[in-house]
Amino acid sequence: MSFLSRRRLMMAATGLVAAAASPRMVFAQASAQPPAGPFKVDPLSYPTNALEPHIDALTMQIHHDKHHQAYVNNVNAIAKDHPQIADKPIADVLANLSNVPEAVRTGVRNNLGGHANHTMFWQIMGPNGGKPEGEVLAAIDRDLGGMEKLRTDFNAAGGRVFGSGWVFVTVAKDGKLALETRPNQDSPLMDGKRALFGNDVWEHAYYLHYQNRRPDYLQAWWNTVNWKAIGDRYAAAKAGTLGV
Ligand code: MN3
Repeated sequence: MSFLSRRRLMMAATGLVAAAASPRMVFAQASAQPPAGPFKVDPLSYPTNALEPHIDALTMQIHHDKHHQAYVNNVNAIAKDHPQIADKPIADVLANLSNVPEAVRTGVRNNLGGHANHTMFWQIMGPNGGKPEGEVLAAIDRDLGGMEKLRTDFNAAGGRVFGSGWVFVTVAKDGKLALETRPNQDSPLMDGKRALFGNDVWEHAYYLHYQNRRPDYLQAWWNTVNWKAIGDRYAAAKAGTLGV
């Protein structure tokens, strides 16, 4: 690894890339407590080592406490001058980015998008995740060719994401599933859809343990999936009550 890429990785790991990009963030990172704001990172519902050996505790800790927190700090900083972005549900704001003032539109897209994606991500993982069953399994069989084909296609799509992004199974209002990828922190919410579940293929999600072996991470990640949570999300999506 070159010095530059090593330095960049270290900066990314400590959230300093975000800090360097935004003068406000220097203050936010320096204080012990993140600034108060309308958006918050929910605590994990399981310990950071609960997904080992598939995802290591340090990756979980940095990813949740630093990376996700940085997106939230950034969007809270925007909300100080543009409080209207917190007046509506997150899904509504992201589905109508053209209504966000142009000066902060990219910031909202990246940081509120990142907040929504990570909120979903922590929720659909966990220890003892069980197996797909019931309605969600029937939908996977119907729309995605069954679990084995889904796993193969999902991992291939995640492997093809160039640079940083996500691979999702999206769910439409009628319950139909689709496999989709998005760059950066774009979210299916931006197209008025919902993510049933998704995997983060940014290097920060796997690099400490897997380095350049993204395919190995994609494969191992399935061991962390919480199918009970995904079943609940599927029911909520069909009922129109799934937030992010
Ligand atoms: Mn991430």
